[in-house]
Amino acid sequence: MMQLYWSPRSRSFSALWLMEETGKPYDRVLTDISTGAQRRAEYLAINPMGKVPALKDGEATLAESAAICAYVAERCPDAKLAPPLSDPLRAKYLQWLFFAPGCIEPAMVQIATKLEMNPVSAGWGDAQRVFDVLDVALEKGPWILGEQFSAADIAIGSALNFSVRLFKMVPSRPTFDAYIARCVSRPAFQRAEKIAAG
Ligand SMILES: N[C@@H](CCC(=O)N[C@@H](CS)C(=O)NCC(=O)O)C(=O)O
Repeated sequence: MMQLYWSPRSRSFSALWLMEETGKPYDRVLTDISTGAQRRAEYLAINPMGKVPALKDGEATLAESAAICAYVAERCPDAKLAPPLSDPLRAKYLQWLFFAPGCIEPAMVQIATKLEMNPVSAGWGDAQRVFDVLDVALEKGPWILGEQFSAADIAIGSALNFSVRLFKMVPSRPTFDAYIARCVSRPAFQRAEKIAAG
């Protein structure tokens, strides 16, 4: 059985949502970052960054929320969280899965810190561009790939839930609000939210 190392009220939320979407049993290993548990040697052996979430699957261990999304989607094919290799949608699935940590996350930090960067040099351009692009991509819906819900929605939906709905760091837009509402309406999201509250 997979073991998810998690902490309440943290970025572990996306991994909790992911595991709940699989419908498969998993062990939750509380690694409470408010107690410094993430800096213990046993945990650093799993994630030397000392950050949650992380996942253990037999001999395999990994960290980084989007990587965990990709890994679990492959390991639980019945949950249909990733288009198969032969499906042309696979390309956009990977693009949006990587867009969450590669563009949304730094755009959120840029807004929070008011950091000025040259948008040609910054890999995410700038926050305005990131959220404009996302707005267009989510307009048709219901999910980032259209009709098919995928692990990319878990990565993007968690980031928007955090930055728009919960912390209001990123200005809300009708497209984002509607998309977040669709995410929130999923039973797996609601179970994860209860768990993540601690
Ligand atoms: N890039 C990581 C970021 C994870 C992360 O920042 N986790 C924070 C909690 S939200 C953490 O573990 N902080 C504890 C620390 O840095 O000591 C991911 O996407 O999973």
